[in-house]
Amino acid sequence: MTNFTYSAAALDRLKANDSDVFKALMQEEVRQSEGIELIPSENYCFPEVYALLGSVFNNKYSEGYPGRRYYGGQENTDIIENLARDRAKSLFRAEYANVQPLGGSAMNQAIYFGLLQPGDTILAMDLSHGGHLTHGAPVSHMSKVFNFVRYKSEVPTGNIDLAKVRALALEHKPKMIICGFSSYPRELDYAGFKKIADEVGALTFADVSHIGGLIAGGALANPMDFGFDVMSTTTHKSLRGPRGGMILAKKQYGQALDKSVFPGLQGGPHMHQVAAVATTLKLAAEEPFKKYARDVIANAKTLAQTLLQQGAELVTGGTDNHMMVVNTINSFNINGTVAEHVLDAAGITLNKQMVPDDPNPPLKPSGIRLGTPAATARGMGENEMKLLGNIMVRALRSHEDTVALEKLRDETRAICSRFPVPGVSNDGKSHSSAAA
Ligand code: DSN
Repeated sequence: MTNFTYSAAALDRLKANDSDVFKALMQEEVRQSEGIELIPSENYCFPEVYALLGSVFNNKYSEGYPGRRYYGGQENTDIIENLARDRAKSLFRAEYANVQPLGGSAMNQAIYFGLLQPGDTILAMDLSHGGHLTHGAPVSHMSKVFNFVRYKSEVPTGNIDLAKVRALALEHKPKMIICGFSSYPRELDYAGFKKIADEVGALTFADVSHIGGLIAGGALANPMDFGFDVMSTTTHKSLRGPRGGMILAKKQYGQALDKSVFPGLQGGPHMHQVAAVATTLKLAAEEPFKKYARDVIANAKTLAQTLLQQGAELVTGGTDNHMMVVNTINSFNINGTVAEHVLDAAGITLNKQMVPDDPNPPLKPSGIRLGTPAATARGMGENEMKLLGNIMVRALRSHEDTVALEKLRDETRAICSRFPVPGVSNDGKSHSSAAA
């Protein structure tokens, strides 16, 4: 049996031949292990994913689809892509799957170009209310190609008033209605969106990138069960796979979507990524992942409760999923950028975030966004969420006291040392330690 690309010898070569990159890799392993990752879109992938991303599948060009490729030598790539597509269809109860999109932006662009014509109107959620750049934010290229109209959530409850969405739909007659978000902590009314779309003859598209793993694990509702036409998810967030994107849809859109991904938008798919997606989907269908998905949400609710009890103001007042948005100006009198830096100093990584109708600019917004997928992947539970919530609040209240922040960093480090990062040090050794 051969095993030549992903052995300790490969790391030895890296160390010998590029010590600068090797050193940065070692430092990043330490950073990820010693601090706590609360950026809700990040996670620690399944350890199997590292093996496949560092495998010989990286070397293969596979333009086309299984059974009809443009290059030879596809007997193994066909196996993995067929497995990935079949597993995706089964896990998300979809008739069609495409696992080739290189990432979230590519998957969404492929959907727009595959199912719409330039100039068509799309109804999507406003960015500051939780929507995503790729849902037609004015700075995105897609906003120049398609006519995006935006709906908002209600402030301060965060509810999406479907009567207002319907009024916008009746006024603008969109060809597609998108529901999905990158910073919205509540569950969506998929049946309600579908009813409006049917009334105006629009396609329904759910971008579940943030919650794909929670849907796969059965902890949140699946838009495909409500008759949605198309759904997209990135594969590296709550799903714990490699970086990448995936499209699921009704069978009738399959041909157009396949053509839109390749050759419309992309050339050769990244087959090491596709292989890792295949394995991710197998693991995500198993019982431990169902528990993981439930635990992510339980942890988020506990963390939200801890912050609320300490006087923090949460956008929408809480969470139904894995994430929360804190208004740091109202809660601690500091903007999200300062809060992000202060918490970094305390060993807690999260990101600054606009709040609905934020009066402040994106680089100095009024809040922060945080979530629990990565902490839960380390095995942390409700006790750790309470401890981390308390460290956060103490750090934000003593944001000018560097000595206090250093002490809080030690507290964070002590918690993290009890929960190794999967695949990096859960055997007591670093993933790369053979060469260190
Ligand atoms: N960057 C991702 C997020 O943080 O939500 C989405 O693209």
